[in-house]
Amino acid sequence: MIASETKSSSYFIELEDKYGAHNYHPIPVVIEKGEGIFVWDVEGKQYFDFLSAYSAVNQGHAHPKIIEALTTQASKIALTSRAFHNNRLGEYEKFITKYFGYDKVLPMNTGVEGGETAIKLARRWGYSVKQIPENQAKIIFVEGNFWGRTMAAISSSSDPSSYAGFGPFMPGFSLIPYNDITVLENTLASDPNIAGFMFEPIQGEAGVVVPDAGYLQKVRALCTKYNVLMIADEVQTGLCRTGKMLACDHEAVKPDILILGKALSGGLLPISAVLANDEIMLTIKPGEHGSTYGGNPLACAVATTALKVLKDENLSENAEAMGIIFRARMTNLMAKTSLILDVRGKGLLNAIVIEPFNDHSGWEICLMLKENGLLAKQTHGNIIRFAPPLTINASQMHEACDIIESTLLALNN
Ligand code: IF1
Repeated sequence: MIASETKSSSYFIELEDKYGAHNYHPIPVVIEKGEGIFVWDVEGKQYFDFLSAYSAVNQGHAHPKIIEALTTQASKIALTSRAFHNNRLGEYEKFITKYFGYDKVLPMNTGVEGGETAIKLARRWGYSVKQIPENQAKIIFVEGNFWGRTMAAISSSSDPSSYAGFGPFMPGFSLIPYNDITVLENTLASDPNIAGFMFEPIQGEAGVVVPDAGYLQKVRALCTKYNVLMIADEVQTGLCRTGKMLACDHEAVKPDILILGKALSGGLLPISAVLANDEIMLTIKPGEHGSTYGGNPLACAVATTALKVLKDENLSENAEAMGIIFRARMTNLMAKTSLILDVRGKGLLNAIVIEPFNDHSGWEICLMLKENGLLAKQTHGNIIRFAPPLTINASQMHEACDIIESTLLALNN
């Protein structure tokens, strides 16, 4: 290809700046190709992908079996709408409900649609089953939550960068501290109109905040005691990311409503799912909820294969083992540099907390990591999340940790 035909990263970045909304501030890298745990930019430089599109690419980029499922189904039919039946939806619904142990699934597209669906189900169950007076249903959320960008999602947020300037907000939501069982019990005991408690088993955007051991079991017991639906947002923590199929599995806890997204498609297209038993799921009647693409044949084919790959390739076990290597390497590094204040996470959902008053922000460190061949992204300024595809092997993990170590130690001097 002659030079004039090759377009540089700056060419693509400038186009986005000129013609695209400025609702992101990306790391200045232009990715053209991905395979497994690696991505390549338009200049042909290879990087370790240590974000996995925020845990949407757990199975690795361009997984051949998932790609095959996509192309085979796309060449038959991709979309029928739910105005008609199709020959993929029923078998997918049976597969995923048996896979996670629920009576039914409500298929949607994005993670936030899954959250919205869960809230509608909880409110409807509150009115139909718990007999909460009409329009009085409450949903309890936790500080630091992140489940998307819709008006309901930001109405439940404690982060001004999510909600400021977008009011007025959805009523019926309130916030309590994360990882505080006493406040949760007092809250649930104080109000008979609470329909649900929605939370992440490990908080992703908040900076990979892992609750105390036993928190999930205590949440489960309190939700049962006070007849409140336990709603687990496993959009980011689910699908083997934390070293178990679901983060709730670390404490053998079964939520009443389970929300999945991201890696449900192996990163090929937006697919989400809400799972619940009949008492909850059947409170929504025909015509009361849905979406154009929800449950489309293409998504059913892709999600079925994406779920099979998780088990066939033992990705939760690998995430557990590789995560142990990562946290050990970062803990050793913490002893060598004052830059790192904390290392935390489970499986391959991990983060390091950078000393906030040093000369280098999380952003700057991510830029240096990019220069050294590893892509990651900071959250809340000084927390860097590291979440590679779950297919990473030990030698690749050590090589990636070598990059992180050399980058941070170079800042020491
Ligand atoms: C962005 C954050 C992560 C999620 C959980 C639901 C959703 C998400 C736990 C909604 C989405 C994405 C959104 C994406 C970046 C990413 C993110 F930084 F925004 F907060 F992962 F931490 N529940 N998270 O993490 O799913 O509707 O996006 O499919 O907004 O840029 P979605």
